[in-house]
Amino acid sequence: MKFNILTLFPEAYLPLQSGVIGRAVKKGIIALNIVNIRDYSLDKHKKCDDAPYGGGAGMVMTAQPLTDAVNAVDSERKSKRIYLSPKGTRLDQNKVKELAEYEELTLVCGCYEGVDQRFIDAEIDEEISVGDYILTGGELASMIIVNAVSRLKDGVLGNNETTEEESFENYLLEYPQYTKPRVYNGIEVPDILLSGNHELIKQWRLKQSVRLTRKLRPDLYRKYYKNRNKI
Ligand code: 4GY
Repeated sequence: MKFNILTLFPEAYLPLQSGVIGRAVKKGIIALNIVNIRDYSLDKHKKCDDAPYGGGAGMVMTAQPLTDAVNAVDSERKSKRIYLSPKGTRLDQNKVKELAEYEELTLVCGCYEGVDQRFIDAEIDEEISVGDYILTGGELASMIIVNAVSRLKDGVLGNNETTEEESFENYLLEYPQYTKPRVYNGIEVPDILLSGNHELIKQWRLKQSVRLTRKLRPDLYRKYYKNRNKI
């Protein structure tokens, strides 16, 4: 799967070079094409922003470099083109799964006060938000998408890290985990986890998940309850 990332700050993507995602790139499961929008500016000073029409604070990214950059990396318009912005559809695990089905995603990162609306209207397929807060640019949001989507691809996670039984797969939060030592700070690991009875452990974990979800995320719990027959 290929990710084109359009940004004015390509140096912000160092975190994708290490860890699970860095390994996925080296294995050839995903490809990252990080493109500097500034390279496409036709301005003699490579300017990519200007003052907003109508006045107001800050600068707006101009349409020309963005349009030329997106059409250079995706000339046949075969990728899904996403603009990261707080106005977009909220990202959740269902959306992540949907995005993982595409062969190629183009993620466009805005900064300053945003980008010229004419670029969005002409070139973008979908606006996505990673949450109800304002970042200084779309870069962190795009890395969240690359990270969450990549880990669903075959071979990215190890055998011990499957995605099938995890949180949100079934609208439930994860049950609490414990590891050695058996007693830490005077607190013991729940007995049931040492029993070796896998059926009882499974039941206990589901009960913990349901309890936690009802208490901490009543919104998720309602979805779990509605879908409980399908799970
Ligand atoms: N939240 N989800 C987000 C964001 C920064 C001004 C437009 C978000 O996706 N992106 O906060 N982005 C803004 C900064 C221009 C993007």
